[in-house]
Amino acid sequence: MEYIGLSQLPMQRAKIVSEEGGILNLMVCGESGLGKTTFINTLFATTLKTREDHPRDNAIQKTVQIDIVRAILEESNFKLRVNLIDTPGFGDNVNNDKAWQTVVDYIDDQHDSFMRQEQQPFRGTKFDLRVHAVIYFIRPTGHGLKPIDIETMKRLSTRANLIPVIAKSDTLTADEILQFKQRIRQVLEYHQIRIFTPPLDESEEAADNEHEQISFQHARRLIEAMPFHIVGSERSFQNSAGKMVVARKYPWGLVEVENENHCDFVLLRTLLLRTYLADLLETTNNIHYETYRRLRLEIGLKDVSEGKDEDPSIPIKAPARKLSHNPAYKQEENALKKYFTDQVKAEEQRFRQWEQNIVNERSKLNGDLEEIQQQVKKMEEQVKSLQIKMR
Ligand SMILES: Nc1nc2c(ncn2[C@@H]2O[C@H](COP(=O)(O)OP(=O)(O)O)[C@@H](O)[C@H]2O)c(=O)[nH]1
Ligand SMILES: [Mg+2]
Repeated sequence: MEYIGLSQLPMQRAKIVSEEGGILNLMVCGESGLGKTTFINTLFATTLKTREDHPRDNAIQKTVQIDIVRAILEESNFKLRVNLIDTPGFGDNVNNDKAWQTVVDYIDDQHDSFMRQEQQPFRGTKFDLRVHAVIYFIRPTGHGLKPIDIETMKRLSTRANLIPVIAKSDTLTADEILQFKQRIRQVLEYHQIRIFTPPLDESEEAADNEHEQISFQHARRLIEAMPFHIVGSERSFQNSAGKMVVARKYPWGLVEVENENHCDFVLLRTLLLRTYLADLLETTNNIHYETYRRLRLEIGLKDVSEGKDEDPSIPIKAPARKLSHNPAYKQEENALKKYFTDQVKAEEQRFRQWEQNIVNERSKLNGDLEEIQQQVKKMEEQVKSLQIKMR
């Protein structure tokens, strides 16, 4: 187990170490089957030992709804709560037209919920579920990005810190990875999709201070490696040095998750949990949340009508309708749904009973009617026979 060094964050600028510690909300996103759920589990296995929530089954199941797994990362006196937001993959739905909608709505909703909390007279403790980074999984095709990737990333990049990664990079050769990275960077640039990049402070490069130079080198190294190529695994094997490592096993050997010669997993983890944690939190609050707030207020004033949200950068108005994406409301919603279903069932039952009663009543009346008709017949016959007698 590698020491993450949270307590010694070298580039920590924001004040994130409060009494309760910090909160980091990380979301994974992308097509189905690219290893998003596996990545979360890999991060647990390599880093996040204490898990608050339900332990996941080892067998991977299809992620069908937004699922939040909570963990606490503790080192020395520093405590970081990590919420990992697993999302359903694209391609699971028949209609992939707006595959991004669920994740985009989720991000908007968290901003909205935070905004509402800020508007309360007492805003002591706020639930901060704002998404600090979205890790976007790209299929390791080696040639390009799909339209759905571009459309989704456009929308994500204006709302949160976007970190694209090449998924399952063990399926590509080293050369293919280099070319693919180059290609992806070009496409992102062409579409003006902004991804999260460590700030490069030129003054640090020239600084005499060794610490600053190191941090500059580190930032440059991360930027050059982007988009990170990653490998996920939930299993450990013994490597050639006799050490147990998280890896994927092939007939020709191991692909080690935490080996920097094999993939960028460690770079990504370092960025997220150590060197740029503060930047992720800061930019979320100062840029993405602010943008959301401003647009919401502006749109609110202009009272834009529904359906004009074609501009991908503009958050959709009136998010109250989507409370169901907020897990906090999920339980309540389920209870309401159950109540409603029960009511409908009871009502249906009542209706059936009523219907049955009517049927019974009708057959009884029919029976009565028959009886009366028989009586009429009988009387008619009596009348007839009387008339005959009278003659
Ligand atoms: N080759 C390879 N397979 C992976 C990797 N990560 C996950 N997988 C496999 O891909 C399949 C789908 O993984 P899953 O995490 O469910 O994908 P999700 O739909 O994105 O959540 C599983 O069989 C995983 O074992 C990886 O880095 N490399
Ligand atoms: Mg999944």
